Amino acid sequence: MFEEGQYFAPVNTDADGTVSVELGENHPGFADADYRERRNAIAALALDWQPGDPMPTVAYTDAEHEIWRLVSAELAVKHRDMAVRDYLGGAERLMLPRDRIPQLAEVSRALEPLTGFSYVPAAGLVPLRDFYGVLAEGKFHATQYIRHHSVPLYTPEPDVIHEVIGHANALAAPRFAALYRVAGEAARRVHSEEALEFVSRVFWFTLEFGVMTEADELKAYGAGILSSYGEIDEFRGMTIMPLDLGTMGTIDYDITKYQDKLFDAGSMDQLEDVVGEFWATCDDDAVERLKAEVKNR
Ligand code: NLE
Ligand code: FE2
Repeated sequence: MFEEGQYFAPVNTDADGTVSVELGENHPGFADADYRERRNAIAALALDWQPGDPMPTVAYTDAEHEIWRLVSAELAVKHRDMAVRDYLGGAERLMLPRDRIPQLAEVSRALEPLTGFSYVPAAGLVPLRDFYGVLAEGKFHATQYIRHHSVPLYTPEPDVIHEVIGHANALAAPRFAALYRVAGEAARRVHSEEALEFVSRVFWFTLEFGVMTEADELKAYGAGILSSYGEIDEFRGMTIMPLDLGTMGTIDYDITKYQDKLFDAGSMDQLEDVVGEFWATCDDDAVERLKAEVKNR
């Protein structure tokens, strides 16, 4: 349904300023002219945006709100059993609307007093250094389009459902928000591309796809699991490994499928002690040491 390796559709701007989002031929919206047009228009809003401007407002259609309603309802039920406590606490404080897609500006207004986080618009893939770096300032890059209606249960591409239901509920929880911030500090502290890649892989296996044990049950805290009502039903059956920085920072993953290797942080305390501490202090040498240690195993 999606091409392997395709995660963010490339966004092109031609000489006369026309923006086009390149959906692969296996993308569920590939043959849907209206959807393609919509993706182009929403990407153009983000490209026009300058720091200091108000967040772009998207006039969502009823059909788009309907996708949000469907996915929100499915996820709300599943989160009760499958999401970690801190995430549920964040969701309770943030109180996202279930009946319509909220604007990123309004989600930012609700988040800021809670943890200081706010959104900045992204047209598509944001270079790693910027995406992670601005987390240190409490800024989170988010797309504003919504997944294609034909496959609501899962998309490999981050859409507004993933950015808001997956990430904002976590960003509304102080302990998670602090982890996002130190991930940003780590991205700013490391110099080499290799070390940045390592930091971003650790982010992938924790804040995107992390799981942890609570009262003997495996729960999810990663935004990628918590925004997909397809994947959330499957994560407990995947290969669950103990939290290990060297492994997380070096193994490959396929972004186009349900993640089959997950890391159990054990507890919130352990996530903070191991991953939070790593991000808060790591530099290029620390990353090199971890990589060398993995090679010598
Ligand atoms: N698979 C997630 C979802 O369907 O919401 C998005 C993951 C983006 C990294
Ligand atoms: Fe994400």
